Amino acid sequence: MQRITITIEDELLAWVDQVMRRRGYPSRSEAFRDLVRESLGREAAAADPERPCVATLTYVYDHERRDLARRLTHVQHHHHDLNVATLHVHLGHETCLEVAVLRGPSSSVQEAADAVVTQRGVRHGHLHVVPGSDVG
Ligand code: NI
Repeated sequence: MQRITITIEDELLAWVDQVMRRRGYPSRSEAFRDLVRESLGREAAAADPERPCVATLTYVYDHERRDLARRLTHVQHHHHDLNVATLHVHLGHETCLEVAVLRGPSSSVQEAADAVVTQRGVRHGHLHVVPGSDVG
């Protein structure tokens, strides 16, 4: 661990403090470390497409929508080598939530995620990537 000193605008620091309190971080340092990790994780994936990662892909869709459930299954099977597990929750009469755990090279994981979230009728698609150094 190293100690660094940074200069930051009052307004930006107030924003960080607000996030820190809302999320329940025990200290500014812990909040800053997480914010930096979050940002660098995205950069690492972009800089090195072959870098291994594990990721969760979350999305919502209506299973009654014509052909969508079949299209999503097709996309998932196409990327079966990356798919570790999928959790399916029936949120309502038509609405489903799925969380897919993906593992593989960053670019392939991003590609698989894009193939799902760009399907017509898929909403709130979000990929959370944990970069290689933390994958084990
Ligand atoms: Ni369902």
